[in-house]
Amino acid sequence: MKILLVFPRIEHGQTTVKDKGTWNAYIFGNPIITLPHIAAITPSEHEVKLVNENYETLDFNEECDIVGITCYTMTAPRVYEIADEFRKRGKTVILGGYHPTARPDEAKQHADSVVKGMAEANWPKLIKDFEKGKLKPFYEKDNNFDIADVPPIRRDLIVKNPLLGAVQWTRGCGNSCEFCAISSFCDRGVMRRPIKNVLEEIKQMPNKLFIFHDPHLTSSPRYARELFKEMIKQKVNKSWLANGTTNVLLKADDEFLNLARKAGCLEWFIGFESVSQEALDGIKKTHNKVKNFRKLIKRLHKNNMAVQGGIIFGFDEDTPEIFDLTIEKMHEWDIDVAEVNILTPYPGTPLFDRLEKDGRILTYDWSKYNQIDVVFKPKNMTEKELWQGTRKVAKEFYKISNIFVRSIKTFGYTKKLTGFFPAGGNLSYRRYYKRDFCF
Ligand code: B12
Repeated sequence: MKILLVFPRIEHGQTTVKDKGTWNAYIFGNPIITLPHIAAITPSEHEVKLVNENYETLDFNEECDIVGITCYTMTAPRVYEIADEFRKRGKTVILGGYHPTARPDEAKQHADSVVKGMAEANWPKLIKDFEKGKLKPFYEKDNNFDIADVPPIRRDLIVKNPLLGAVQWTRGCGNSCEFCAISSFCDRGVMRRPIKNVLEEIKQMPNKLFIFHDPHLTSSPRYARELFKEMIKQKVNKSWLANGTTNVLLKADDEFLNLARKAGCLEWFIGFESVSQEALDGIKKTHNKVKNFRKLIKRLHKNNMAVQGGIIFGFDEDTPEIFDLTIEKMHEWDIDVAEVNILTPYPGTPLFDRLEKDGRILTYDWSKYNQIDVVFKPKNMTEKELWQGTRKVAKEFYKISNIFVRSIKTFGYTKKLTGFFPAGGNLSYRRYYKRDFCF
């Protein structure tokens, strides 16, 4: 049987479909591991082809028995278009991922079957059911699998990301921040692959620079320490970026940070989210303490690691003053790179449910759920103020003169040639925000 797996067009972000065929897609393109992962858990007697619309053109007449499409909220409209086209041609379409899990009935209107939650237990069952002509309309969440059995992803299917690789060690998150889609989607707590499996995969990866596609690497400092030690012992010799949480990284002793650095950590992505403690408490990200942010960033710099900060605007506690205050703090904290987002209530999150209940959802056009458009009614400002304020922060932070000064500093902190990556990240973000915020 031939299975076609599709990753749809991305319209917003550092690399998008507009970058197809350009240097930006190859250098900053984040390798998508979802489909190479599903290919790896597909029983080996079946042939799998993968098409990423951001790199190649999708042929709706492709010979295949099943089409599997992965779907985020932002990509749902395009996913539904693709699904409809294939179904018109008599193909069986399966949808999976975050959005179909949160809105299964909506997804089902465009698919023969919808897989909820993680694919490991359901995907092989679904293929068997299809062969027997007994495909079910829905496959309910099935967490009954051992993450230790998850095989390495089909890296041979990722052909367009020569610079940047990716791997996943853990899934799930123990925190329950109101806006985040992870805890509701992956409701089995934190799952951790055995260190030896992950190390094997890292060593086999052709890339010298890679990203951990984990919700964060700090869910257990004890295991993280073990991973770092093994990476050093086995002389992995690669540089990497990972998400980390403020509380764990702040509490970590110098040995932990030193091990992370020696194991190859170049940059931590940290969701600071806000300079307002009231806002952080409001969205239940109480482990973030604004008063500690500067100290944490200093510590990471001292240990030669760069910091990418995630900032979100639009919390109920945010007033129009938040924007200037944030710019001031971002400079004062000395973060190396920043992702500046407008709060987006993803279906399936407690935030979406609350705003919907209060009649504050402004649109169900999922393509606008991109963290650049305002899709809900903010509490203490207008939609226009929220959009313009966020734009102002992105524009100011990514002024060429600011990028120049920051990049020199970043090289100083990381003391490594790969320090060009956070510096290049600045240029890539500038390009993204210039395009999406029109400045
Ligand atoms: C790494 C990552 C990224 C990377 C790479 C993304 C990528 N496209 O691969 C980057 C930084 C680029 C990124 C960007 C964005 N991301 Co992101 N990202 C993640 C992260 C941390 C891991 C994703 C991953 O690789 N998982 C590993 C694979 C194996 O798991 P998976 O994709 O979930 O797939 C499993 C199931 O979902 C299911 N499944 C998925 N697809 C299919 C298809 C079929 C047919 C079947 C049967 C099953 C199935 O089976 C898989 C195996 O169990 C997740 C959070 C998380 N931990 O999952 C957020 C997450 C997926 N991202 C999210 C968002 C919103 C975004 C952005 C829109 C944000 C933005 N505006 O910048 C952009 C999207 C644009 C883009 N370029 O992709 C949200 C999605 C929420 C939603 N409802 O849509 C998440 C959940 C984060 C969050 N906290 O809310 N992201």
